[in-house]
Amino acid sequence: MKLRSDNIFQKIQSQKGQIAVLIDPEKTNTEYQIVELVKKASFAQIDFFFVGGSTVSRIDLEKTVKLLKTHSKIPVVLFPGGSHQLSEKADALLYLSLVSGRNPDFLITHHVNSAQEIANMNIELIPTGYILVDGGTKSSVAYISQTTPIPRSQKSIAKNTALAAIFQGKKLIYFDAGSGANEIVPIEFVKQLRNEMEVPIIVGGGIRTIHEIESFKKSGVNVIVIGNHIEENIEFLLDIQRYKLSIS
Ligand code: 1GP
Repeated sequence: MKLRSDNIFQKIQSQKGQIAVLIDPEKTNTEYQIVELVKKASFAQIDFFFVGGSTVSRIDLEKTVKLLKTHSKIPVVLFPGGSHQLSEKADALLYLSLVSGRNPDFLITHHVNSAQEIANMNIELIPTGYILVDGGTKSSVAYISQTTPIPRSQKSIAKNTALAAIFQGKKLIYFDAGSGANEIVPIEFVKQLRNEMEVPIIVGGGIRTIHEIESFKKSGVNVIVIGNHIEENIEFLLDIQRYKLSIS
């Protein structure tokens, strides 16, 4: 097994309000698309690219990661939808356990199936408690994993799920309302976990405004993930650039 650094984890931990652009390689995998995205994301001083999706093939994933590493210096972090979504060219792998669900496949089976391959790879692993929250629409993760997201009214369940994941050794918590969610993760879910402990937090799903980014930053979120909204309107990166400038 090769030695791995924890540079990406340290970067995630180091600051609140960082931005990740989520790329779905099923939709974004040509050189032209990647070059355009990299140009605008670099100008906006985006902190990370996350790459993955519920039904992405290994070929598309590897192609997208390779293009990102060729054209950009922004760290590339895998956000896999399954055990085949691996690429040694990425800087880190969010090693997800879907702790809000009760499907053993997404708690241990995918991990066992990919363990030897990961052991042979030189990639930073970040054990992550992945918590799916009801975003007002049935998400692809909920459908594919056949799990039930945490209801928005269940603050205590959300907090206790996150705490249990940390006690089991997860190094960060990812609250996700699901891709294209109608409603973002309740700020209260973040605040109550923040009140309990200083664990790195990632939030994503349905984020479309600078105001939402700012609210998550204020409540102590380390990384705010935006996928759909940038896919639909790449100019939103200009708003992020102006926002970043205004707070620097
Ligand atoms: C989904 O957290 C991500 O898993 C991002 O969601 O595509 O809605 O921004 P969006």
